[in-house]
Amino acid sequence: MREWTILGAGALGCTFAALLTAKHRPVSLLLSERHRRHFHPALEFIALNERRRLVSTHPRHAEQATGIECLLVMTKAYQVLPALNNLRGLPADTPIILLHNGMGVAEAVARAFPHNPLLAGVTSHGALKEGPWQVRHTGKGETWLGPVNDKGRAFAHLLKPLADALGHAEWSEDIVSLQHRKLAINAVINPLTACHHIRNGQLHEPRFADVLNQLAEEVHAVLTRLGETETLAQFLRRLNSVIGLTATNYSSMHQDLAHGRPTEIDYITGYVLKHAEDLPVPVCRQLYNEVKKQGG
Ligand code: KPL
Repeated sequence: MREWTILGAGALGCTFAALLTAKHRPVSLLLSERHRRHFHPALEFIALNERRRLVSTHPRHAEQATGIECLLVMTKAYQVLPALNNLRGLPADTPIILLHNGMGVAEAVARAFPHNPLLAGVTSHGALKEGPWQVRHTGKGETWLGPVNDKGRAFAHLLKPLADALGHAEWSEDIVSLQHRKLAINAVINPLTACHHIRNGQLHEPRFADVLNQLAEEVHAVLTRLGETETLAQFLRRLNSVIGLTATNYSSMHQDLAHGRPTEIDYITGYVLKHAEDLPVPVCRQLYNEVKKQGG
């Protein structure tokens, strides 16, 4: 049975580790320098039904990259390349699966690892770190994977163990389109909630109605330019539904900014700005500058 190595021991990475382990899949966690210093042999996982379980973390270090059979990358977008570049001994036939927020990283990974099967994915599971090695699964979601390069196409069989563990996992030959759909949601909710220091649900307060609509229109126009066919009305429905479903959450960008960590703004709003070309995107640009000014 293939071992899953998860790079990125954040809330979602640990949740995937716990869910795969519960289905008796071999899992190891590839530890960063920081996690290595504060390493704990087990993490406490709080499931959706509130049951607590200790999950053995099976650490793996960058120097042990030669043994990696399947690499699931769940770091922040800006950490992906530096972390992968540390894995000098990664075998050329090991599939790399990118499952981070934002876009624009896969192209660089494809250049840096031209021989590896490369896949990308999106997931809508929710998770929260409640302590350094304590993670709460806050919402069950969907997970989609698809190929980034031709070699990635041969790895659709990875869905089965993922679907068993996560409850849902599906294959898409057009994973970029699904990434665009997620990016569009993040490009509206994340910078607005981060700049205004609010929970996602507060975006439904009347004072945010204008800015929310204008930003949604800008983001939608850019994604239409990129070939996406969702109408503005459909996008607004989907956006408002995510805001409602995650009303009590602080977005990941809000959390990053509040904790003084770098944000994924370059891979979310930055990606939209980069592809806007001559389209007017004043709200997007203003929020990008504001997040940068606040340290993100
Ligand atoms: O993905 C998210 C994030 O915070 O990054 C949303 C959907 C906005 C939920 O908070």
